[in-house]
Amino acid sequence: MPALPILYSFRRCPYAIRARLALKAAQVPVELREVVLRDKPAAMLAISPKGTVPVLQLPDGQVIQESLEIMTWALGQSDPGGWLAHVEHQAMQGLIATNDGPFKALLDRYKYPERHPAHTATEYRQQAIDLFIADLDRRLSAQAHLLGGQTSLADAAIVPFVRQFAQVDADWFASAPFPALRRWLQAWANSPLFEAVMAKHPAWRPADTPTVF
Ligand SMILES: N[C@@H](CCC(=O)N[C@@H](CS)C(=O)NCC(=O)O)C(=O)O
Repeated sequence: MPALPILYSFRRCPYAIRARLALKAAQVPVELREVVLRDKPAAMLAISPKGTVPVLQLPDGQVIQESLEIMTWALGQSDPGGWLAHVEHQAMQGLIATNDGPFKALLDRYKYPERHPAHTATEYRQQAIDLFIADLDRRLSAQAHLLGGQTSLADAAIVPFVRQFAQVDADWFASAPFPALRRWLQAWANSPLFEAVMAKHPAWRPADTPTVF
C-alpha cells in the first residue's frame, strides 16, 4: 500500500475539524494521529515546530501547517462537492478572514471572559453578533449556504467556529433570533460528513498501528 499523508489532529479543535471536513469531502485518505495538546508528539514538533494542529505531512515530505492550506490542498486533489467551484473567491476569502481574525478573537473572549475582564461575556457575545453572527444569519435567510445555493469552502471553514459560539450557552442560542443560522448549523452537525470527522480516536503513540481516516 502506498504511504498515506499523515494528519496530526485534535478532535475538538475547530481548525483541525475544518481540515478533516475538507479531507473527507475530497475523499483523500490520511493516517490520523490524534494529538494531546499538552503533550505533543516529538514527530509532529520535528516537522512543525510552531506546535499547532492541524499539520499534514505529505508522502514527499512536504508539510502543510495551516488548516486553510490543508483544505485547499485536499480540494485540489478532488472536489466532488464543488466547494471551490462557482464561488466568488474574494467574498469567500473576506468571510473566512473575518472568521479567523476578529470573530475568533471575540469567541475566545466570550468563552473565557475571566481572562479578558474589560467586558462581560454578554458584551463580547453582542460584539460577535454585530461583527459576524447577524450577517451570517442574514445570508442564510436568503440562501441555503453562506455564498449562495451550493456548499463552498467558506461553509466548512466557518461552521466549526459557529458551533463553538453556539455551545458556549446552548440554551441562549436555541432561542436566539438567528433561525437561519441555527438551521444551517444543525444541518452541518447532523450530516454524515460531520459525524464522520467527529469520531473519537485514542491519542496516537508511535508504536500504534496506523489509523486510516
Ligand atoms: N492558524 C492555525 C491555527 C491552529 C491552532 O491555533 N490550533 C490550536 C488548537 S485549536 C493549537 O494547536 N494550539 C496550540 C496549543 O494549544 O498548544 C491553523 O489555521 O491551522
